[in-house]
Amino acid sequence: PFLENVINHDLFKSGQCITRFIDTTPELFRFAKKRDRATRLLRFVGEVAVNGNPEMKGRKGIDGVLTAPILPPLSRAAPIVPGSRDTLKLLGAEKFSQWMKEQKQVLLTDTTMRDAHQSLFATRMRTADMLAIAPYYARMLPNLFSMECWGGATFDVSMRFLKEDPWERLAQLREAVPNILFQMLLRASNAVGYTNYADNVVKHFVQQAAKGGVDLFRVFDSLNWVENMRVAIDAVRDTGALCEGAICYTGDPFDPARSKYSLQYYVKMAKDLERAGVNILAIKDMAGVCKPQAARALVKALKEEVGLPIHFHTHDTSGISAASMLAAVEAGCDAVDGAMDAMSGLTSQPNLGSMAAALSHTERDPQLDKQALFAISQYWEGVRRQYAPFEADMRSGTSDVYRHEMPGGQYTNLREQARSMGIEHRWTEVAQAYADVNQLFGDIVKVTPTSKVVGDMALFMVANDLSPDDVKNPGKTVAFPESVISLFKGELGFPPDGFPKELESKVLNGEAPMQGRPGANLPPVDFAQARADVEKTIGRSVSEQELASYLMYPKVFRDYAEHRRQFGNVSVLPTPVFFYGLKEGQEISVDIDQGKTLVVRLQGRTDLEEEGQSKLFFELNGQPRVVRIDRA
Ligand code: 3PY
Ligand code: ZN
Repeated sequence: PFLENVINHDLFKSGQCITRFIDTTPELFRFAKKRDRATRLLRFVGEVAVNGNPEMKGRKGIDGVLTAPILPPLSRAAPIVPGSRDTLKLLGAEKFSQWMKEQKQVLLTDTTMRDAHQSLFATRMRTADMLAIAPYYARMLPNLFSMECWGGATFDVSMRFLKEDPWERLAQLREAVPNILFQMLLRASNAVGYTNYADNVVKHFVQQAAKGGVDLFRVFDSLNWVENMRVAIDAVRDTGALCEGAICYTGDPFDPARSKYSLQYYVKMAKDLERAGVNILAIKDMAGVCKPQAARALVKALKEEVGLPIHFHTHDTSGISAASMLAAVEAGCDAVDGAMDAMSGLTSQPNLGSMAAALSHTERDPQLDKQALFAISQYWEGVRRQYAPFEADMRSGTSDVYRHEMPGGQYTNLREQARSMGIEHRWTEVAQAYADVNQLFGDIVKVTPTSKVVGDMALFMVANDLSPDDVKNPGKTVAFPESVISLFKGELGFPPDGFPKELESKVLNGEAPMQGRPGANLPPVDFAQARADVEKTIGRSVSEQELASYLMYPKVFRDYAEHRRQFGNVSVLPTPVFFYGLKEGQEISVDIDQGKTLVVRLQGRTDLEEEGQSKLFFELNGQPRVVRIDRA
């Protein structure tokens, strides 16, 4: 009766209230064309078939048909035995940390689902490829210490380029792997972004990540400033998850010309982190420059001076990182990172299977099933082939890394940036400029986001043919990139000894940098307002996790949400179809939900020249479907 009264009301009949309603609440009327999930997916498949995936623009595609990666010969329904996550649940974070130190074996982390692909193929690995193998990890590798599978650059890349929801990835992986610790990389006040966020945003993000299934947070600050890590450390500790405080490693403590990053420097920072309340200490050698004798000495010194278990992380850019890893183990390191064989080496982590083999039958045997490691790696070999267009053309390790100190996780991304600026052919100059910029900036720690700033400046210098002297010369005007100005202002914090004064004055045009911790200068974000804003723009309500995505990356999230509205959940598509398109005559089956499978075949295509369109003839679960796509 109420609705009837409203509809019969004069005001309603006049239409005025409707226009008012439309004006004030446009989101309620943006229902556009309601398409079912299958139609939206077909549209996406059609778009890629006709216009290509925008991600592939300028990239060499893949010749021939890719064979599906081979899954291990084990039933996905085999039982799951308790693992490290069950130990954490049983002991709690503090006793778990004690347990790590007391037990003899070396604990191994697999970084394949995060750092390895971030470092080998620009973070492009899709959820579908992780999900297919995840149940096998749970069943075949219960002795793994942890799976690093979230955070770092995976968060924004999943939305930005893969059009996937990082939170869904986490939830799905969690469901498949209930027994092994999930580890993420958290950039302290920069969370999973490239800038400092307000303290309440960092806390909110950590809470959501812990709720979503992260058990171990590796927290680092890009200038090794412990003060700037406290908000994140406290937030992690409050959730009951494991807090691993990381020391970012750079330089060479045995190089007399590089006294800044001495053993004492690292021991002091480790003690500060211990006092700040972390449960585990990470040595985060993001560039892979920690030489064997440095690894040995550093682990020994830290073992003597701090009471925390130590977790060593490195990259194989030099080609000899396994030597450092083994030296660290000999010196008593409790846990180390590796990547599955097929995803290891070069800018990625050292080879996990080979480390496990090298350490077997020793006191510190990591007790991993070699056949399982091999079978899982075989799967990754097939997956990696699908991402070939995103790999840097790197054939061997390079000692040049000791000169430029570029993080492995940045290497392929920076090459990407160089490519998009049309200067990839000048890569050697970019690498030299990177080393020069580090010296210009006062020999700083280079890791996301400071590494991004150093990279921006290096590209800028190469693109504009600027030498270090040009940059320093007070008489030469230089239009510094935004990120450089922000760094010198102190928006990412400060190195312990500050930035070089002369360059600071040139970059800031004589203005004074800000004081103190950036987060302390940022007002808390009004979550209710932010939620209202995003819901209004995308025309639907958002979950608490999606709000966290929006707070980190407003535009990236909005664009992703729009893509999802138009095309649905494209994460379910096989990787070759997502990037390279369905071929004529090819048939795929796609699980869009539990128990709901679509069988899609592209029968043929007609190009309608005058209309600028292509007509695609699909068969969907045996029924013909025609989709028209505008040609770009
Ligand atoms: C990241 O922050 O993404 C890194 O991989 C740093 O090493
Ligand atoms: Zn790394």
